[in-house]
Amino acid sequence: MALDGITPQELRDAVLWHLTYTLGKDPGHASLYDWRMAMSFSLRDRIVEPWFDSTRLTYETGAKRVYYLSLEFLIGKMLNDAATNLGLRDVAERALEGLGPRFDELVADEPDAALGNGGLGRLAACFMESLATLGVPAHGYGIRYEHGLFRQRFEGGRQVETPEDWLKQKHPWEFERPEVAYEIGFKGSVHGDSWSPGESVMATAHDMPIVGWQGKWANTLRLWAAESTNLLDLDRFNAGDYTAAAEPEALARTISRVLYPDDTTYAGKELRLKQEYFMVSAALQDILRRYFVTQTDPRQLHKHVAIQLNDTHPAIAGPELIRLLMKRGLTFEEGAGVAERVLNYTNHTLLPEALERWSTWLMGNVLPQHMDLIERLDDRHRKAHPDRPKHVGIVQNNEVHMGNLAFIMANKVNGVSALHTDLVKETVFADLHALHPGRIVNQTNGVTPRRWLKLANPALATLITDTIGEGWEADLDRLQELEPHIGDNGFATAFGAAKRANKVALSNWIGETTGIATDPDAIFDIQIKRIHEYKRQLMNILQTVALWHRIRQDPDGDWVPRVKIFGGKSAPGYAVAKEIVHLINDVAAVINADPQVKGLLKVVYPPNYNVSMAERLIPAADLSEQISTAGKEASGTGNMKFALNGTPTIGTLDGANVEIRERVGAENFFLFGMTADEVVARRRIPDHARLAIEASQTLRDVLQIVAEGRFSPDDPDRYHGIVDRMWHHDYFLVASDFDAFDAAQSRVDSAWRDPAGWQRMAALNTARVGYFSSDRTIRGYMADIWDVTPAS
Ligand code: Z15
Repeated sequence: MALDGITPQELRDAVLWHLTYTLGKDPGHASLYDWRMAMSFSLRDRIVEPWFDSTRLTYETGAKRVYYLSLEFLIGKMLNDAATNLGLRDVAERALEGLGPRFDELVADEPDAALGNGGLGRLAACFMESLATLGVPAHGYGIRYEHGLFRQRFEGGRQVETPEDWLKQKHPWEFERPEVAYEIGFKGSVHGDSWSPGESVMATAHDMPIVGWQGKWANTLRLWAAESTNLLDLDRFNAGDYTAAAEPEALARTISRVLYPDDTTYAGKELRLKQEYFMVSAALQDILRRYFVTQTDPRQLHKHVAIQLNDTHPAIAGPELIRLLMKRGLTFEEGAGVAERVLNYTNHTLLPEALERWSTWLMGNVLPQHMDLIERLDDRHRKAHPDRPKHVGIVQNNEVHMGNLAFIMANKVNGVSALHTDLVKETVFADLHALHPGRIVNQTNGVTPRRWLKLANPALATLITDTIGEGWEADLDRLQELEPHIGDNGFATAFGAAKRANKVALSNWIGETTGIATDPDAIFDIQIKRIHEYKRQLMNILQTVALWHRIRQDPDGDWVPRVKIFGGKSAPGYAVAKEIVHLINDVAAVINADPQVKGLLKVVYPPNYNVSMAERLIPAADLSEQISTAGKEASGTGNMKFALNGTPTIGTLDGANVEIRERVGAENFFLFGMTADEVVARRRIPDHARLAIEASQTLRDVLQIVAEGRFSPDDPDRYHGIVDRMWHHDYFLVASDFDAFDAAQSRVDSAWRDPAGWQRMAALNTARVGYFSSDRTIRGYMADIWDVTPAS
């Protein structure tokens, strides 16, 4: 079912057709929005056929299906992605010639689908794309949040959040399926094995086709919207209270109203538990409905279905699947047996604040039957392991531990990098690992090279194709074939020109959006990710202050020019992260306005970092900041995107950095800092921060400058809290790693002074990181976890 070609003229006709008949617009009066819709519908039409073919083939072959359950899918824009995978980007550009807006203007007009916070949500989006590329029969299930991740603005350097509104305009990539709807109950009472919910809502399906590379296969991302079971309260309506009559509808809709904006921190709110159950119940009802179209025996489910739980967020799937199977006639024991052969759980973090725990009171109130089932599961597990230490129960101290529930219900449990998986075995799940050896496996994360290289970096992608030929996009190990060419003059010149062009484009964009002038010949040093203490943006900005201080002491010195770029959102309720945001902005304002610096150092923090901004920044980066406290970043995926785009890393031995360094070679990676083991040992030393600060003249100077209020002259005490915490509560060891980081930055400067050597290092990064394609990751899940083979 290879994709039929389409000429620019044919696509142009399709666009004009949609403009006229779908949008009802005369081309002479069409807005940018109209053109974008018409183009999106025209490309979407090209996906429908492979989409149907994929479904038909899956039914015909009876292939095992994969279901990816996630509370987050951080998709970003879809138009350019669809055009890229259909191989129609050039055709689309030409189709529009002379008509009105250019294709890139249409692309820019599309709002990001920001149905996720950060790495976990973006990973789900990369996995959906790779599943389609590999032709795996798969569905993603999630929530169609009316409002995705909030938009970030800065006011006086402080983060201000405003609601995101991606559905204000029609989203052309979704198909509403009013006929696919399930009832979801909450609360109420339980009598024996039967539950009478006290409330209920409807989950209605909205499908997005996800097309793989070259348009050969397309899967469905099915997102659920919450609606009321009854649109109006008829009693109140008939009594004449029309406003109050609409209340049930509004209340029901709150369930899919907004994405919780916390990344790796769990909020413990009732509404969040309802969201989790809402998505899971709708997904499982849908999965079973599809299963029983062709099958009759629920005990054979594992032969036809593999379900992946993205973190513990959908972990209520264990009890819910048992409940649904019991309704189909299975005993509790049979249901549990089926569930634990079908479900798998990915752990994405060891941070204690991220591990979901629901009070038994809340769980018993919102999901009374599930609370019963959880207790029975706990009992069952205890009886199966009479020698089992007490503290690995699902319920402990009147709390339901969702990690333990997910583990106990899973066929396989996986970590997301080699180091992280080792730590999962040694720490949070050490006891359960001892009881279930072999259940924990590693699947190192990956990223899709279609979006993160082909789409985001056309200059480099073209050079790669010119050098090694076509096909690397779906066979990323082939990037190794670049290596023999790296020394060639032609290649080196072109590689340098591509990076340089990307930097000029970024510099122009920074100028337009922030008013800050940046030198494209400076090192573009970039840290983009959620703001978190463990990710240590604080260390980066303090080291920036150190550099500024040095330049001022020797303004005529031979300094290597740097542009420090930050991007990322703080959770709205995360006070310390918000202070760090404010500090970065305050430092930027002072440094950028300092005439003594003579433009040698600039600090840029464009607001509202998102997937689209990442696509703009990563191809233009010279240095990738991956500086988390060792043992805290489960994997990281930004690290992979930078390396793929020819950007060396400055980083710690944390998460997937370890594997990136092994592959690119130690000489092409700026390593610094304590190892995970050293971190644990260091924390045991009382006053470790004070000792580190006292040992470092640089850090003492920097902290002094910050404490004096040099970056907050209007409010000199503003950063006393930050400085005080550095001395006394430096849990993430910024002080202890500071000098090592600063020294590694000096090594970066020295390496930069040798342009040919630097470029070789950058190119070797691209050539050696083919392993980090999410295609490789998905193949790992297929072989080690799901037991599936592609249908095509
Ligand atoms: C999140 O983005 C990640 C872990 C979580 O537990 C939550 Cl709630 C959100 C991230 C990890 O921090 C990051 O290291 C990893 O690369 C990513 O998930 C994908 O596995």
